[in-house]
Amino acid sequence: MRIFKKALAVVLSIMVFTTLAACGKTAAPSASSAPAATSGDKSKPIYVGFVQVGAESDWRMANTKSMQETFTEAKGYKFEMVDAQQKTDKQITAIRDFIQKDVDYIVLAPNTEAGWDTVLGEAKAAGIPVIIVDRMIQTNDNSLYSAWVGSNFKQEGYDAVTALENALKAKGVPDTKELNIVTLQGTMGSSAQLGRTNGFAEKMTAHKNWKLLDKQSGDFTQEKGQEVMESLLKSYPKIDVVIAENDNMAFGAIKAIKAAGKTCGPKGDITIVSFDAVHAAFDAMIAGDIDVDVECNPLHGPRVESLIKALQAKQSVDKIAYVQEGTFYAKDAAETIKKRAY
Ligand code: GYE
Repeated sequence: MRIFKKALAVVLSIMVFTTLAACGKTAAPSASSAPAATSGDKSKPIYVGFVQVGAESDWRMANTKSMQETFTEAKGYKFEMVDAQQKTDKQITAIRDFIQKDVDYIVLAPNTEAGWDTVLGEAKAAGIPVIIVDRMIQTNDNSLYSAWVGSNFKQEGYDAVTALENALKAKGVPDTKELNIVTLQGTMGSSAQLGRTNGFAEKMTAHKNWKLLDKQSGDFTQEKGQEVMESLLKSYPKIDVVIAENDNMAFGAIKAIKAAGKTCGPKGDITIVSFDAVHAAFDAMIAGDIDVDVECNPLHGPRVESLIKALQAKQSVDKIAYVQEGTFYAKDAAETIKKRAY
């Protein structure tokens, strides 16, 4: 289909040339006006259309930067990014737009998991490979994308249970103490939310004394995280643990906790477990506000680039690739922050 489109474009430009010539006018030779960047043509930039989730968090900003710094003109790319403002329908429109523009690759960071088959079917019909990054899609048709790279969000949820166990131990909280937990969830229906919520819920059942009082979405933003925390603090007089499904919601929660006259962090009343481990979260750990942070690595630019390079060279790629991640505790934050890249 794609080859057909390119051939059609060449035929059409020859026809235009012939017509113009017949009228006694000149036109550029068809070869130089033909669409660029067929694979193997090193002189033409590779056109990458990136459909980004939004600008909701520090993680997201680091992710955008990584993509922008990777896909530069100097390295032979034409890079265009759409910020979908956390709206899945805006992402679908952006994909259709990139199909119209006949980009060489569509890179999609899906906001939520469901509902991609139709539009990705359109990209496939147009012969445009799709690389999925960060969050994942739900589909029964794996031919709709060439590869996915991102985090194992369920594993992160499991790791948060271990992180909380260790944070409580460090505080000297007895194993048997009844604990009231609330969760600030990310964007509902996104892989990061689903994996972290479900992973945590699954593993926490090992602790009969851990009670999940409530879970509500703060949409991965600081502002909504703060709002949700304010209302949770009003509804529940005794909260012992906050699980914030990203750092920015944790920052909002810390503000709400302090405004309510309560304390948090390793020396405070409320234990905070967060996800992402962005730079500002290390500052918050050093300041004594966050107990522990489960890492989520946003530096996907070079990973996506190696996939594109392999696909350009017609090499096979791993369909699914997970990034290795760690867990960071407040006591080590001052040391670890020096080595952090984001
Ligand atoms: O944790 C959060 C961001 O999808 C992994 O999205 C990403 C998440 C990240 O808004 O901060």
